[in-house]
Amino acid sequence: MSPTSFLLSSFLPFLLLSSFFLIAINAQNLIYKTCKTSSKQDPNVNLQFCTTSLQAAPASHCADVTGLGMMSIRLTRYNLTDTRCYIKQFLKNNTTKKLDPYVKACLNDCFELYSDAIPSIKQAMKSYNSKKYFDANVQISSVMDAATTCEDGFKEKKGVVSPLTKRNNASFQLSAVALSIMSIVQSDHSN
Ligand SMILES: *[C@@H]1O[C@H](CO)[C@@H](O)[C@H](O)[C@H]1NC(C)=O
Ligand SMILES: *[C@@H]1O[C@H](CO)[C@@H](O)[C@H](O)[C@H]1NC(C)=O
Ligand SMILES: *[C@@H]1O[C@H](CO)[C@@H](O)[C@H](O)[C@H]1NC(C)=O
Ligand SMILES: CC(=O)N[C@H]1CO[C@H](CO)[C@@H](O)[C@@H]1O
Repeated sequence: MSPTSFLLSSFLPFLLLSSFFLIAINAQNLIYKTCKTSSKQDPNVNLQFCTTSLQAAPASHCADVTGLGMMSIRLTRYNLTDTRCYIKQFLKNNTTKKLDPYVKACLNDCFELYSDAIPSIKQAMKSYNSKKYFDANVQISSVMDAATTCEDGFKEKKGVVSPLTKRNNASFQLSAVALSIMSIVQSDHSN
């Protein structure tokens, strides 16, 4: 083996490996950096929740900030769809007798709210893709309102516990992350 090829064969894997690490570290940094900025500028955004959610999203380690914004909207959409399905099953699994009529009424309201929120978040994805940030903002904000309104319904009667607290909170948090990343994207574009 010539000295040059020896150098190459021992160095190349090292170079490749270290560049992969650098890319990986950079990607983690972008998610962290983005969530850090988001949580600073928006008290609704929890740093831990933001990083965990985005890190778990497929291909998020390859995304730029604009991509992370889209992923947060998509995550919100999955959450909404899943919660709507959960409410439907919850109402179906518990016979009328087992369920407090007040809770049942709340769940029906929540089902309506989530049913309306799904087309809104789909619209938000289109708006975001075509850089209509104002429209996307209105649409995502309406999703946040839906989660809050659903949760508040249960609070109006004493002794009633919302079976949807965690889910409403996740929808609210994810929407907040989406709104916040969108404002970073907008300020990046105006620079
Ligand atoms: C909602 O999103 C959060 C954060 O991504 C995730 O941890 C949770 O499992 C999701 N819940 C549902 C019901 O999809
Ligand atoms: C409702 O019951 C079905 C089967 O009996 C079960 O698969 C499903 O998880 C239940 N739904 C909820 C919301 O627990
Ligand atoms: C909502 O989620 C955030 C982030 O995970 C958490 O800090 C907060 O305590 C949760 N709030 C409720 C009411 O569950
Ligand atoms: C009030 C009540 O009975 N709630 C039950 C409805 O059904 C789900 C599972 O389908 C249970 O987890 C709830 O406790």
